[in-house]
Amino acid sequence: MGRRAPGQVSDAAAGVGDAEQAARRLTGLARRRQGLARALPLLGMAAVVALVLAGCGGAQPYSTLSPKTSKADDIQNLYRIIFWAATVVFIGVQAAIVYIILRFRRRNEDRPEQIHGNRRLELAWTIIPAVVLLVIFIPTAQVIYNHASAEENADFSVDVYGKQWWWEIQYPNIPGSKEGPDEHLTTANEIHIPQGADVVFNMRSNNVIHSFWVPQLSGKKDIIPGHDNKLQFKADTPGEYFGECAEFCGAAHAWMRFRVIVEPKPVFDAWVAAWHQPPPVPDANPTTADVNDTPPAFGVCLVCHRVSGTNAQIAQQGINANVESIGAGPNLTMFGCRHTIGAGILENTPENLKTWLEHTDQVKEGVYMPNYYKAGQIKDQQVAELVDYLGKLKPAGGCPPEQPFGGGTPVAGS
Ligand code: HEC
Ligand SMILES: [Cu+2]
Repeated sequence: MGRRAPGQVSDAAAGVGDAEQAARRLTGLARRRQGLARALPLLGMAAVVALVLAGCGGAQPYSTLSPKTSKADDIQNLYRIIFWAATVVFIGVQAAIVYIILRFRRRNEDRPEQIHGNRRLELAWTIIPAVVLLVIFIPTAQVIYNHASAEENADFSVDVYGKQWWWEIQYPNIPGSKEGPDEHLTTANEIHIPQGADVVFNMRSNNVIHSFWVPQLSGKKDIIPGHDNKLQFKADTPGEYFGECAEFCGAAHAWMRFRVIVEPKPVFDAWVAAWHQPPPVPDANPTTADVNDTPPAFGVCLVCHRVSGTNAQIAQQGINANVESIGAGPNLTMFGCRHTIGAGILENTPENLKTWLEHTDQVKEGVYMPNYYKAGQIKDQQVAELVDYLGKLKPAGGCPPEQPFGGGTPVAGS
């Protein structure tokens, strides 16, 4: 016992003087100061990030920190439990570190007592984490089961088809107008739902895995080929809510965005009624709009796009649509009321629509819509006609009123 540390032995042998030892202590101190100086900006940055997150929680339309449904609230509550449990663990660990550093600091040159195993400690660090895990697991499991049963009981169905790289939206209980008897109201990238409806989304894919995520309204749910997944929520606050694909699905994955538009029931009903009107084209007969009345250049588009009320309904839709080649694109009924072009990549304005038609594949890399302008199949004149025609695809009385982003004050009269 009483063995000396090797360093000490050699120091003593070399006859290191007091002055040198003092100098060494000083440089140690300086080094510690330096470390602190380096850590300070990092701590400052962390504080700023925390403040920004806390401050913007309510204003961020994408934010999962400002839930707008009871479902998103449930998820937020789980995060609260996890956050506070983690805080307790963090403080406990930091306190233990400080205690151990002070209590067992190096006091002399004696070798510390060498131990192996300590039943009390080992029980403690097995039981405490088990308790922490239970505190997280029990409420999580409850929420999972509650949400799963809510999916079975919801009564307003919306079918969501994940495409590359856009979303097809069908309302299985709202019939289409002049389409075949088994056709439903079909739209893309903007999901209108009535305020307060108990909505279940039936999600399907025939290509790759996507994930449906509207942070303010619900958690994520994967859309898996060959397996229907469901997701339910009930949105009581009118507004527009951002959504996006949350599972990498190919070249334009980052531009596979959508919106959920929660609107008062009368506004939703007006939107449905407008969808059932034939598009306004010159010389249209009162009930159907003959495709012969659309701009001639639109003929090639009808291979992939439908417009409700016209008599050309050849484009494929739903699960059988062959996404990777000819035959499938968004239903363009009421396109004039959509906010965006190409699943969120461009704002829907006449100039941007022109850009979309002339530079499709440059605007959205990997897109499955051919560039007919580059191929010379449509020229400036046809582009102008198409832009004009598509812009007119909206209700005679104008589009439904705008909803505030992220769910703000309910629209007057709702
Ligand atoms: C081979 C199939 C195909 C043909 C033909 C086609 N498109 Fe498309 N179109 C698509 C696909 C697929 C998308 C979705 C692109 C995306 O967002 O990734 C699309 C998207 C669009 C959009 C944006 C819709 C929205 O809501 O975001 C418009 C507008 C459009 N096409 C117009 C046309 C016009 C006009 C023509 C004829 C000149 C045409 N398309 C021909 C497949 C096609
Ligand atoms: Cu994706």
